[in-house]
Amino acid sequence: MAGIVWNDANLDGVLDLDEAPLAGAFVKIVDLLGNVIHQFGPTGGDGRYLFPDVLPGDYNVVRTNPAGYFSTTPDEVPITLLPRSLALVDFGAARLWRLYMPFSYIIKLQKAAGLPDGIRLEGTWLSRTDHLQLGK
Ligand SMILES: [Ca+2]
Repeated sequence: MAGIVWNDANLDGVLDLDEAPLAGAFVKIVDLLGNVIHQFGPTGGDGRYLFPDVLPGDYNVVRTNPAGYFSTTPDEVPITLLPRSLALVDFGAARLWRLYMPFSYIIKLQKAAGLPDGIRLEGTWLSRTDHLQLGK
């Protein structure tokens, strides 16, 4: 049971050739009753995790990102491990960012939108996750 946690810079959930491994993530294997069977972490500079001796059976592989990252692939992946087989599960994550829209820019938008001067909007933060949610 092995895999890699990587920095999914273009947020597409696919490990692309130009994307780097991600250090600082944790991965665990949980049985169907919710018991943690194995834990790995934090990942090193190669982003890889490895569970060399997991008994055959049904499990969930669960990942936790380092602080400041959000997931671009599911955090929990069900697997059925067969005897003498290797299961590979990779996890994508990307850095959270926030964009500050300053008050002066809000005023410009307000004028452009034809809102009266008496109404004042506050500067606001937009986060990458807001953007993703709006895009859905
Ligand atoms: Ca990608």
